[in-house]
Amino acid sequence: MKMTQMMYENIIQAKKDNQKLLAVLIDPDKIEIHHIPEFFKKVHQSIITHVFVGGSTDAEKKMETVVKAIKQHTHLPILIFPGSHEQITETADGILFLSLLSGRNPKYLIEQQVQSVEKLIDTSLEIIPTGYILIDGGVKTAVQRVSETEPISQKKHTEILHTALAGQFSGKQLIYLEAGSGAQYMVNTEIIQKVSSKLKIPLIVGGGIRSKTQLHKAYNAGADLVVIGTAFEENEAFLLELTSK
Ligand code: 1GP
Repeated sequence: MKMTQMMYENIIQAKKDNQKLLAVLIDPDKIEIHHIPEFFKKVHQSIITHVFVGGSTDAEKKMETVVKAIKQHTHLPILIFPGSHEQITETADGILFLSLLSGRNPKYLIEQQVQSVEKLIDTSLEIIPTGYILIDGGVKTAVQRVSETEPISQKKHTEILHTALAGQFSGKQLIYLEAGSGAQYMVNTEIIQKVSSKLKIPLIVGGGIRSKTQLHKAYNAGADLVVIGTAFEENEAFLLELTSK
C-alpha cells in the first residue's frame, strides 16, 4: 500500500489555497473506447482537474480497458469511483474507498470493502477513505437501486450534516454529497453551506450539475471538488464552456 498520499495532499493544498477542483465522471458502460482521444482533447481545454471512472454497474466489465485507454490520453489523476469491488483496477492512480454512510445496508458499509481487500492488499493505488452520502435528487437513481438504500431528503439538513460529521469523526478523508447521476436537482446550496462550514476535510459535491451557474453555486457554497458526468455525456461542448472559472 502507498505510504504517501500525493493526490490527497494536492486536494488538501487546493482547499487551503481556495483553488476549486472539477472531476469528469466517466461511466465505463457509456463511453466508446475509440472516442476517448477526442473526448480528452476537450477535457484538456477545460478546467477539469481530475478523472473519476466508475458506475453503479459495469455490466460489460470494461473498467480496466477504459482506464488503460484514458491513461494513454491524459496526465490528469485518475481515481476509481467504484460501484463494486469488481471495478478495482491497478491501472488507475487511486481509489475513492467509499462507505455509503446515508444507507443502512451492511453490504455497502463494510461487505464490499472487505471483498475489495484481496485486490488492494498489495496495491500501488492511493486509497482515499470517503464517506458517501446519497441525497434525494428528485429521481430514483442507479445508486439507490443498486445499493437498496433510501437517499436522505434535502429537507433533512441536520441529518445530512450529522452524517457528514460522523464520517469525519470516524476517519474519512473526504465527504461526498451525492444527488445521484442524472439527478433532477443538485444538492441545494444551503446544505452544501451547512456541511462545508462545519467540515474540516474536503467536500465533494455531485449529481445533477448541468450548467456553469450551478457549478459556481456549488463552489460558492463551499464545495471543494465538483463531479460532473451526465452533462458532459449529453453535451461535450459543455466542456468548452468551462475553460475558465
Ligand atoms: C454521479 O455525482 C456524479 O455519481 C455525477 O452526477 O452524472 O448527474 O453529473 P451527474
